[in-house]
Amino acid sequence: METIFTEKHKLRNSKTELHGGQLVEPFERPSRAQYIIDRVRTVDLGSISEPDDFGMAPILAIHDAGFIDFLQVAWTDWQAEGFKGEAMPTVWPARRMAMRVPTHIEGRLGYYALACETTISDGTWEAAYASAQVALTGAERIHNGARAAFALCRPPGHHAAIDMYGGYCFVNNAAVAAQHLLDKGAKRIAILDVDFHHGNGTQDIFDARDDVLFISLHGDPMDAFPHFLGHGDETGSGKGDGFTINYPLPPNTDFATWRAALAKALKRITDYAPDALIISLGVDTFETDPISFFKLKSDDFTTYGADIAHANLPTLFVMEGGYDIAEIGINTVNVLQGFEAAK
Ligand code: 5XA
Ligand code: ZN
Repeated sequence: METIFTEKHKLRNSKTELHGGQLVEPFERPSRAQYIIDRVRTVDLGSISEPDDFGMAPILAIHDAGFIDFLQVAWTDWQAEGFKGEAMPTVWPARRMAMRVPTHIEGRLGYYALACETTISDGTWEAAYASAQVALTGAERIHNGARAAFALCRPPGHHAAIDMYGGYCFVNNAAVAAQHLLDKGAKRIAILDVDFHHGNGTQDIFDARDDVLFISLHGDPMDAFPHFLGHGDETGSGKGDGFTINYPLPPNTDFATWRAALAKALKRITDYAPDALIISLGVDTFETDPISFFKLKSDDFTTYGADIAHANLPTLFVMEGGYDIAEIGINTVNVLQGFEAAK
């Protein structure tokens, strides 16, 4: 399987995350991608390619133009105010307040953020842009007939909504890739999100559409980030009704329970008969992930990679989360090897 990867991910190197009331070193850090690419090389998964540049149009096909403008200037505008730390919101348009984009950077951060753990720092936009190009290049490979490809995206994307960032995500890489495949002639795309966290951004983007089936297996939002989306009764709206499916799962969910939900998801996907399948691949379902509560073991990732292969669809894997960094390469590549072995 070909991997698409760029060292530009290192441009996203923020120093602070608000976690447990403290500013800590971010869980989402450059070494994550390094461990994954090292493992891709160690097992000789396949060729490793630089992304092509598809420009801004595919990003703007998914995201609000004002939001993307904001991402590009946020760090500069924050610094211009003389602030010393990294850019983070402190105030939001909460219930019964005005949904108007403020002028001051403090207000714009709150308007466009869905969470405040994710700071914006020098290079954030450039890395997010490059990460989207990695996903687009993977999508292009699928369009050109590849059976599978691995887009080693960093920063991740599945929390990024039409006009919101947070949860370490800025541009929704999987959504950009899905739209690219549709624009190239695909009629239906399925996105299966197996990250521990609900893909609220992807759900938001495709909520009212029937040309993208979105299915997510995740920690129940009553107990897990992002807390305010991902319930089982969210099924899509308008003509998208029935094309969003959520499987919220409780603390300590083991592989047998998780895999039973995966089987239901894969059955719905094969019934949908998409032209391609995009996997939002987060390995924070691992038993020792520091910010999650599922109990998958390393071998389970191999097993479910094979389950996904049995859907027999052109498949693009798009990297999302995973924070047990010492094991992230093994767990991620186990999915890809499981998929390859089952072909
Ligand atoms: O998939 N999303 C993540 O891994 C980020 C979770 C952020 C929690 N504050
Ligand atoms: Zn996650």
